[in-house]
Amino acid sequence: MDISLTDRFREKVKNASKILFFTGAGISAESGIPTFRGKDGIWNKLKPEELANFNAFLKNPDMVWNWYQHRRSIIHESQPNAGHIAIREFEKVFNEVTVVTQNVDNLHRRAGSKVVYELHGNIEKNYCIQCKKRYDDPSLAFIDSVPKCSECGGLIRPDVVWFGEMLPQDVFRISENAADLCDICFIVGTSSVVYPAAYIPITAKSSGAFLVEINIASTEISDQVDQSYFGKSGEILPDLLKAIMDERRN
Ligand code: BJW
Ligand code: ZN
Repeated sequence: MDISLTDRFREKVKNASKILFFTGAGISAESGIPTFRGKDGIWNKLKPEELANFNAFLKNPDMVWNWYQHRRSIIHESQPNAGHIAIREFEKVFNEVTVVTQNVDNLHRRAGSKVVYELHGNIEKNYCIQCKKRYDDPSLAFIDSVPKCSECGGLIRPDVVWFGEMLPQDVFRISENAADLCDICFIVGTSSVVYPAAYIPITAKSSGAFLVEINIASTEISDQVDQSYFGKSGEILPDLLKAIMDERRN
């Protein structure tokens, strides 16, 4: 794909040193991991209020656990795609590259990105709902019914952020700080409807960052960005990286 940069974007690229990627489920779609919303999204078939909240887990722990187990097995089989890899490669071009992701799939880390902040947790990790003891051994993911804590007998839940729950405050604060300081913020594969995560690009913009959106469709944030690229992130990001490298060399 022919990627062209506007004059303003080119200017930003030349002078930028701090880059932030704000990513969502769309970046992992080409790895075979379903998104949440949209035509093929999982919320089309399954209701978030019956699965992605604490009360649903208390009401039917095995069902919720099994749903996560099913998703873990998909993630386990998947590999980072060209989009994740391109984001890692941006580290060769800019001094500071921060990835703030809403994804729980660990694919940015598996792709080798060095600074990754997970706003909604990590599906490979777990903790006890009573005593908060951590259970990060991935083999737990393959147990059929919800496991119980060895210390207190409490139910063990996936370490993800459900609706109505606070995001990990330290992770959110450090992400907001990175958004405040970045020169360019790339918004990749997210519908930008879930808060407070969706404040990240808004914070970046209000601190003067240039916003670039990469998505197959327009989103809630499209009218606020400086530049949009419509297409698959696994196709756009490698070409965009190339165009940016050329610009930095000149
Ligand atoms: C491609 C592509 C390709 C496809 N290439 N692109 C009103 C205002 C503000 C807040 C609220 C509000 N009403 C309710 C709230 C609160 C709620 C919220 O935001 N709800 C909105 C949905 C309305 N937020 C919360 O509850 C949060 N907590 C909170 O607010 O706490 C405060 C509080 C606590 C206690 C008391 C009082 C207050 C927590 C939110 C947690 C979200 N959790 C989930 C599940 C995580 C666990 C799991 O994985 O199971 O996180 S929901 C789900 O949505 C998941 C995602 O991280 C998140 C965002 O979705 P994302 O990544 O954007 O995916 P999609 O599917 O929406 O979009 C995919 C995009 O990719 C699309 O745009 C496609 O076009 C694109 N795409 N293929 C490029 N190849
Ligand atoms: Zn416990």
